[in-house]
Amino acid sequence: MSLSKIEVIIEAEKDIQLQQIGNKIINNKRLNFNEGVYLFEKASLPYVGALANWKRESLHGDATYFNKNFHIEPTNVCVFSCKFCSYSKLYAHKEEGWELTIDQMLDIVKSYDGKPVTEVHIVGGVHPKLTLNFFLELMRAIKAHRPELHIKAFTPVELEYMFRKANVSTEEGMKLAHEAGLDSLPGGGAEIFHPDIRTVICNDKATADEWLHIHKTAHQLGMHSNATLLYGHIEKYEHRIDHMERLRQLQDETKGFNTFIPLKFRNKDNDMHDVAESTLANDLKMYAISRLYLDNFPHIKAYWPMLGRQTAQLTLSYGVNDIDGTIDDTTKIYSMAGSEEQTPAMTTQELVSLIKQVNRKPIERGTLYNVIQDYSNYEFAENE
Ligand code: V47
Ligand code: SF4
Repeated sequence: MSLSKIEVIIEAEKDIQLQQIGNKIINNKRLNFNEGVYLFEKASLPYVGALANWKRESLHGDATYFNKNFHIEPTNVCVFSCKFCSYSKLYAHKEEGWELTIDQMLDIVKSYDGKPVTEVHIVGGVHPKLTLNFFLELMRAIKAHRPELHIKAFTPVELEYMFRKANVSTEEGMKLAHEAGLDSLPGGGAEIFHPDIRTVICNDKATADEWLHIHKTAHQLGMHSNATLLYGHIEKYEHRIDHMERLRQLQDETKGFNTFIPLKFRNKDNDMHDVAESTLANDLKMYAISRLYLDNFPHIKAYWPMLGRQTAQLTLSYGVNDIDGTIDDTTKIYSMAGSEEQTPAMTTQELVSLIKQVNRKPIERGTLYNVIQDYSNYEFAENE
């Protein structure tokens, strides 16, 4: 019997350990911690790329998902002081900060009336005066106005602070949030779980255990969530794998994660401006190894406003099967950190052609990956 393309690639690999890792992957066997680190240290980009692409195609074929969403950032004032953050303003520097009222945020939601968005992503700084009740009221107001709009909101960093101030347990707080309209959690606030790095780059906010506990509680209430990893700064490969290992263990327990999103550290205008950013080759390797290590995560997402659209397009051959959404320019968190896209907006037509240019199949999804529209043979109207 002739060998398949991936078997030929594995057989041609000279490093026996890398060959064994390749064979494990194509036999659907789980990689261990040392194998994950070994891939970062020793594997060539074409080798991990081929394995990740094989895995991606065996799970999803050419399907590449995106959604139609918009962002609301309630405030950029934050009580915490993460060193990589270019966005937050301390409460003491109020003149540079903003905070939106419920009516202002509802006006943003209303500005999408009649437009085919399916999700609102709400995330921002941790303002000392914005309470759990304020955010419960916000979600109730959004649901009263547009019940079918999926609310993906708040990182465990925001939630932990709200719950602590309101004197409620994580379980009570999450239940209240869910009842008020919270549908799922975005992946933010995870950064790097390992304390050797976390205590250096974001010492004062929710710990790894708190982050994981809040997601676990959400999963137990039937909600789904995403997870991120902030890579390419002072962490070592061991810390990346440790981070993914903790996520993989929780996912084994709950199956509540949908998507993993590696976030490339950007160094503009923050306290880590002297830390060099990772190279394109390293970015692609990060995506590929995420796909291989996180064998129980269905989706790996490239967040194009951060990476730039051309790099995001390349990641589609390195394990990625989701390219986020057609967000508009209300998102400030990345443009301030020096992301590739200063005003991140991409029309559906642009996003679809980005995906088609690399021979993938563009599919609009809901937040929970229900198919809304297959754009493979879609003809856009002139004004679309
Ligand atoms: O947790 C902050 C990151 C995250 C910088 O779940 C930075 O669908 C790079 O998590 N360089 C928040 N990253 C955003 C987030 C997210 C984005 C898109 C989609 C989803 C999703 C989640 O932004 C923070 C932090 O890791 N961040 N500053 C920086 N200088
Ligand atoms: Fe605050 Fe989030 Fe910035 Fe940290 S990353 S300072 S928690 S806004």
